[in-house]
Amino acid sequence: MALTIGIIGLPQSGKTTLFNTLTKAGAPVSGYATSTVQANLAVVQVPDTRVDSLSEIFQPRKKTYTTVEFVDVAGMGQATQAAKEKKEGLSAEFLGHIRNADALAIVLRTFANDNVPHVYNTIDPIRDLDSLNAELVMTDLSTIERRIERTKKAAKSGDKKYQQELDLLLRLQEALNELKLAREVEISAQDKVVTDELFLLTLKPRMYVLNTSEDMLGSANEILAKIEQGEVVDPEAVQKELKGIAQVALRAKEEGAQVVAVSAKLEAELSELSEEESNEYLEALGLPQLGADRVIQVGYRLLNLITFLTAGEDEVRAWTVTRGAKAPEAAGKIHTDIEKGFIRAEVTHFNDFMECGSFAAATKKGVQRLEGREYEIQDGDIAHFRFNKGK
Ligand SMILES: Nc1nc2c(ncn2[C@@H]2O[C@H](COP(=O)(O)OP(=O)(O)OP(=O)(O)O)[C@@H](O)[C@H]2O)c(=O)[nH]1
Ligand SMILES: [Mg+2]
Repeated sequence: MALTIGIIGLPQSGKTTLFNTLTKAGAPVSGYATSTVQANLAVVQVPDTRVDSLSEIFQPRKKTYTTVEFVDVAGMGQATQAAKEKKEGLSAEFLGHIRNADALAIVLRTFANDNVPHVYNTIDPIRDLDSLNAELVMTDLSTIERRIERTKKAAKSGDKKYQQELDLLLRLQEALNELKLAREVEISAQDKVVTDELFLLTLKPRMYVLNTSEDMLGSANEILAKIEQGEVVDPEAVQKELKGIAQVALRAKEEGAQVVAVSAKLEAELSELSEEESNEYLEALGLPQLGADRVIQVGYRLLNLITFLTAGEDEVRAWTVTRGAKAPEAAGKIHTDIEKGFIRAEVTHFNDFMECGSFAAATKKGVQRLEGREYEIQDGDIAHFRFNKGK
């Protein structure tokens, strides 16, 4: 089961263009006439240079990356507008897609283009974010209010569990009423049992994707880097076109959310070129990597996932486990029999392996470890599992 990142944003912010660059899928874009109505879904490989480096050494018959799923939905204002006319809240189909997403990539338009309509007519990404948040908050509030009714009835039985649940719901309601996100409310492990059932939209981990014009991308990245490093940046003092970018980056910093700048249109064009040509182009623009790749990598991290690797002549492969998973659980990703019969894991960290160049050298140098059932798998571990086949 791939974990899913929902791409949301105002209409015509470039969601489908971004989706296409992530997935090379070719879903229709441009103009309200081709606005997304039905969701686009695709499973995407997570770029990982460790898989590439190991493949150069092992020359395997097969190399396999981890994957995440992206879903691209209709523009939010639009979904709401259509729904408001019918007075039914966010459409059930639209909501279904984003409720089930494990994290959100929120696309904010910062590119100017008179040919691409904007619901609020001007370019102002922080205003757009506030408007999207308001809509998500309203949806969560109605979820919470329905649950409060139910819990109040149940609490009459005197069962303490329901009283605690009610306390949590009221705290959430209060925060949402102040237009705060559910993410800002402190939620204990016990409360999480309840929130897991609610699929709150403002509780999901999120990243902001600033869809930027090609010529602003370099300076946008500079500002993001400065803010991330904690430098003081005054949005009023930067170049006019960068103000919104700075505002969103500062907000992300405050919230502990991730932010990435991309030029969806540029990347859509690059994806038509060969890898070599596309790399030359990126270099000429002074960009270290495709924004799409960053979006995938950051999205993957949002899901609280880590990658461990297996390497051999047959296959070099990246595997996904949740952060904190123990060795047998990781073994179970490969095969349930390996988990059942788990004896121990031979583990070499990728960085140590690269210094040695082979498993034999790693063993000699003493960087290959034998780990037992209680070992917590680390990102970048290369693992080989010993297991009892009879079990
Ligand atoms: N100049 C410029 N135009 C862009 C950029 N990204 C998207 N566009 C254009 O904006 C228009 C809308 O893009 P879409 O990707 O369809 O936007 P969307 O958010 O999926 O739109 P809806 O499905 O209607 O919500 C298209 O004409 C794109 O070519 C960009 O980075 N720069
Ligand atoms: Mg679209």
